[in-house]
Order: sequence, then C-alpha cells, then structure tokens
Amino acid sequence: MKKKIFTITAAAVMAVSAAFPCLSANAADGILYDQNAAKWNYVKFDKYSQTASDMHISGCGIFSFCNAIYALNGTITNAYDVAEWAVEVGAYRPGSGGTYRDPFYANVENRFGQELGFHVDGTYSGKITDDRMKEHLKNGGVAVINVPWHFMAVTGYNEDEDTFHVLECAPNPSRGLEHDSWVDAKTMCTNRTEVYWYALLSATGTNDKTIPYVYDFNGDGLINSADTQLISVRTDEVLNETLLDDYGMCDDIRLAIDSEGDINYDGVIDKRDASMLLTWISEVNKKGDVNCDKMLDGRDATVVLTYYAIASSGAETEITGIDAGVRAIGDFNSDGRVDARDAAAILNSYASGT
Ligand SMILES: [Ca+2]
Ligand SMILES: [Ca+2]
Ligand SMILES: [Ca+2]
Ligand SMILES: [Ca+2]
Repeated sequence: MKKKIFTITAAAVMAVSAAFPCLSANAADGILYDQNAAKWNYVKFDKYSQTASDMHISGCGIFSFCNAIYALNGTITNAYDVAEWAVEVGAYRPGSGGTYRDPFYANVENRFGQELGFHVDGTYSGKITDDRMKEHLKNGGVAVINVPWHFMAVTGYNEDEDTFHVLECAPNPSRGLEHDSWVDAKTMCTNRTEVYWYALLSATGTNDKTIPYVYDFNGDGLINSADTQLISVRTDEVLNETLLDDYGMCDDIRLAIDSEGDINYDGVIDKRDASMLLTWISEVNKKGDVNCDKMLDGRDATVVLTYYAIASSGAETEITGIDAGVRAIGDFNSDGRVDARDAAAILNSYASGT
C-alpha cells in the first residue's frame, strides 16, 4: 500500500491541533475507525450540502469499508482518501444521504482494489444468515452490511455459537452494539441491527505493506520498535506536559511524530498508534530480525538475549525500546516464547548462511 500524507481541510487541521493534547478516551481496540471520534466533526465535504456534511454524521459507509479492509488484511486505509474519491464519483454525499452503496461498490475495487488488496465478490439484498454470507466469512472473507440508516462490518462467523463478529464504527444505544463484538444471529436479524443488504469482500494479497519511511521517527534508517516506543514517549510528554529524553527523544523527533505519528488517522497521536505500527512492523519483518534491518545476525541475537535476561529476571523492570519489539518478532524458532534458544537459533542461522 502506498501511504499518503493525510491531507485535510484547514478547519480540520485546527481541530486536530486543538484535539492533540487530550487523548482519545474511547479508542477501540478491534476497529480501525471510530466515527464518534471528535476529529470527524471537522472533516467535511460540501459538494452536496452545506450543512450536516461532516463525516461524524454520515461517514459510516466509509468507515465500515475501512474497518472491513483492516480486518481482512491489516491494511490501514486512509478514510479521508476513500471519502474524497467517493464524494467525487457521487458514491458518498455527506449531508445528502451519506454513502450510496451501489455506485460505491460498483467502483471502489477499480480505484482501490490493487493498493488495498481486496476484491468485491458481490453485493446482495439478503440476511446475515444467508448461506452465502456464512460460507464467505468461513473462507476468510469480510462483509460490509447495511442495517437501517447505518453500515457496519462483519468479519467472522462462529458456526458452533451461530454468532457473527461485528465491527460497529459508531456505537449507539439504538443498536446497542460495542465497537467490536460477537453478536447472535437473532440480533442481526431484528430492529436497528437487521441486516438487509451486504457487500462481500475478499483478500487478493496485492496490497503493498511497505512501511512509509516517514515513520522512521528517529531517522536511523530503520523502522523498528524504537520508533514505536518514541510515539509512546511523545504521548506521555503531551499527556503530562513534560518533556522527556528517553530513547534519544529530541525536537526533531517530536516534530516528526507530531506531523506523521497518527498511524491510524484518527486525529489523535497516542499509544494505539504505537501499537498499530508495532503490529505492522511485526507483519513485514522476518521473525528474529528484531532491529528490522533485513539482516539476521549477531545484533539480533544480542537484543533477544537482553530481552530474555530482563524478562526472566523477575525484576520489575519495564521492557522498552527495541526490547519491547522483541516480544513481537523475537520468537525465531516459533515455539511461542522468546528465550535464549531463539538467540542461539538466530546465530546458527547466521553462521550457516540460511
Ligand atoms: Ca528508526
Ligand atoms: Ca491515532
Ligand atoms: Ca537484524
Ligand atoms: Ca522461541
């Protein structure tokens, strides 16, 4: 995926700056986009209406698509880019009906399919209990669903329990769902959560998962857990209004994080961004290459050993910096734990040139 800099309106920039000192209180773990986040009040498109034209009111079709893609293949989609395109082609009309599902799903693959790595298998009028839906979910596909006045995403089916994994971008008492939950079929067939239409999406593997170089916040040429740790440090700095010097934090790094550190584009730079970047790092780097320099060598073994020494000492030492990333990608021999055997195996592999 080619990531772009998040271009937003002047009003949004002001809002984002103003919002920066307060951490998002409702950051949800299982979803990428939270429509209720304050930022979306200020992201507006006035092409179809001058009023009620912000994504906070009508962005559910866009957010649910992005949440579905994230669940499908881990790609962090820029919701603004999708919205901007959809406004242009008449598939998203803020203030004038929201997302128009037919033009949206007729065209979205052509525009974003390659870079986001998905295929639209089809759009259907039907229920969530349709065999077609269940089979699709069991095969690893996801769906964007239409319920009365709202879109959500469905990303899994549990056959034993007959429950569906539903991603709700805008929790609301009228529907009663959390951001991320397993919901029984009956609920998804009644009232405000009754599914009556859906689009099925499957993964194509074409998405480019290269991490943009701008996320090398400390400028050492590598994007690894030192950079994710710096996001966390910056979050603490802002939260406590205190400057820290951990992990080489300096003004250049602060500037880089303040301008590019909103990994999930939700308008807030916080530890969720750090954890999303770490997930991304662990997906694109080989196990064992803990400093992420695309080489497996003694340096990685040393870092793994250091981590193991700290983790097994029982001391209340916080594992930070690169060492924190070892937890994510240090299990070289894939036995479920990071220990001295991984360090040995890394050295072995290095020595044998494999
Ligand atoms: Ca770096
Ligand atoms: Ca963020
Ligand atoms: Ca390495
Ligand atoms: Ca291991």
